[in-house]
Amino acid sequence: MKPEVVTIGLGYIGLPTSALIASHGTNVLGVDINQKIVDKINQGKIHIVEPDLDQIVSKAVSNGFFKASTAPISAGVYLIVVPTPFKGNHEPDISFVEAATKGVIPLLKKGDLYIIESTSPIGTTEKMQKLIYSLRPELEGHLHIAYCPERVLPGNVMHELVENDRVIGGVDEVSTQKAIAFYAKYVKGELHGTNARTAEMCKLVENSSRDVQIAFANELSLICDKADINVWELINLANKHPRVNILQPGCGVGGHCIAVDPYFIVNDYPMESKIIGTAREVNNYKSFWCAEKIQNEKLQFELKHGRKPKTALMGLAFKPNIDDLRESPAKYIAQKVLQNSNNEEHFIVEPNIDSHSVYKLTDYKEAINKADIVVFLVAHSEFKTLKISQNKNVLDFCGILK
Ligand code: SAJ
Repeated sequence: MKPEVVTIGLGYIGLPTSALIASHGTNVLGVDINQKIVDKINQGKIHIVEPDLDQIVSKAVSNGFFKASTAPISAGVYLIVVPTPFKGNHEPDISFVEAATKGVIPLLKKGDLYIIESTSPIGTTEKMQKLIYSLRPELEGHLHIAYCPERVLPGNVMHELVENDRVIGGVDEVSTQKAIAFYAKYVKGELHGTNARTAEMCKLVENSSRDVQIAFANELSLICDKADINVWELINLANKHPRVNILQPGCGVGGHCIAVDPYFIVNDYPMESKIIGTAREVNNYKSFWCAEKIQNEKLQFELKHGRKPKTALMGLAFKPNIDDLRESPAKYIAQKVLQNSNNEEHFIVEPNIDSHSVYKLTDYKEAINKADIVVFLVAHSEFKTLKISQNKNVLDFCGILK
């Protein structure tokens, strides 16, 4: 197969994006360093859980439009869709973007389009532009280089990839237009052109904005706990105001985007990003606070009943109705509670996964029946229909009983 598009990175965004492009009859070569992932995809199977993705991948592979490999080959368009984690001190780590770029540099030719989709600190696209031209000076001015972040919500990726508006920022106007023309073939949402730095910042700002708003809700939950006010009722009432829309408090903020991206701004602009930095602290503190509350509830139970309680920890995923445990505050809380445990019995519940390498999972109904203390960490749909008997002590951190 001679690919028109090469995507580097076949994860939560790279794989659906590759499959979407291939489903339009464009030859796509997806590249990943993990041989197992590559083999799986070439069998028409997928390694992540995402509704509808399996069918689209299987069809694109069997039609011959989508192939996976551990190494890129020459194409006209290169999409960089690799992770950008942060290092120990919250400093962004763009080494995967750099490595992916170095992998395609020898293949580049005049007129090619190179696009970064990975969430990146401001200036990354220009940095990669410099890197490319330092190694291939003869191409200077003859490549189209742009940044275009994804904004899809895990669990609804195939729909949002097509329908969401996109922000597309080139290193120059021609690059922006070339990238817009590329996405226009696959995306129905509006395509908004800008420069690379603004597009990079836009992605970081979208997720920081959500983080700040959730921090506000979490801060209210801490105040309401002390003030003896039901925070869920309070937010519901405040949201009746036509211009107020407060989000929901929870057991912290998790996932690989919202709990990560704000640090990309804070790290580069620490003096200017006070609210963004504080929101991160508030949301992290909320998980710690939940773990302390559970500990306290267990001690109170023991004092009152003269025996150790059985505790059900309901949910491990980073948000409702998914199986993704990455950067999950619920998992962090479960870890902390188990670490502090003094041989009491705990039931760990996560209805969206069958088994876990560290935790022994218990069926959610069984856990509720057997537990003295029920702690709702994640608002999974299953939990909302449960009948909980009066004699249970319930800690509801995610609004199951609201
Ligand atoms: N959360 C709350 N309260 C709320 C909403 C969310 O505590 O009211 C928590 C969730 O439980 C979870 C965390 O926030 O722990 C993040 O969940 P999310 O549903 O807000 O977002 P993600 O991480 O699944 O996806 C986000 C989305 N960004 C925005 O909504 C601005 C998505 O559109 C991005 O594409 C994605 O990050 C990404 O890849 O950057």
